Amino acid sequence: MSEEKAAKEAAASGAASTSGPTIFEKIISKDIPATIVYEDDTSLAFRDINPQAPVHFLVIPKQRGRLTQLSKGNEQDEQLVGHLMMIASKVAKQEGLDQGFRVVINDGPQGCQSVYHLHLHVLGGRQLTWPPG
Ligand code: TR5
Repeated sequence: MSEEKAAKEAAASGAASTSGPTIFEKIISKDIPATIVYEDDTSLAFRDINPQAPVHFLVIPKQRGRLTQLSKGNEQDEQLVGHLMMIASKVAKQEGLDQGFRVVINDGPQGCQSVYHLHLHVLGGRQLTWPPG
C-alpha cells in the first residue's frame, strides 16, 4: 500500500499520525522531488502528485511542525495563513486560472486530511462542481 493511501485510510479511521517528518517536509528539504511552481522564504507551492483537476497545486508553509492543520492555528499564525492565501492566488494567476479556481483546506479525519502539515489545495482549469464529496 502506498504511503499516501495508508495515510488516507488512517485519516478516515481517525488514527492519522501527527508526529515525525511528513512527506511535505521531505519535499521542503528536497529529499523527495516535487514539481515546484513557487518558492519564497516562508512558503512553497508544488504540483499535487494525484491531480484532481487540470491544475492542482499545493501551497505549504516551509517551517517544520509550525502548523499541522488549520484548526491548530492561533493569532500568531494569521500572517502566515494570509500569506499562503495570497500565494495561492498569485500562483493561480501564474497558472492561467483567469476563469476561476478553488482553494481547499482539508482538516482532520472528517475533512479527509492525510498529510499533517498545513496545505492549501488550489484546483482549476475545468468547471468545478458543488457540493464537494
Ligand atoms: O488529503 P490532504 O488534504 O491531506 O492532501 C494531501 C495531498 O498531498 C493529496 O492531494 C496528495 O495527492 C498529495 N501528495 C501526496 C504525496 C505527494 C503529494 N503531492 C505532491 N508530491 C507528493 N509526493 C512526492 N508524495 C506523496 N505521498
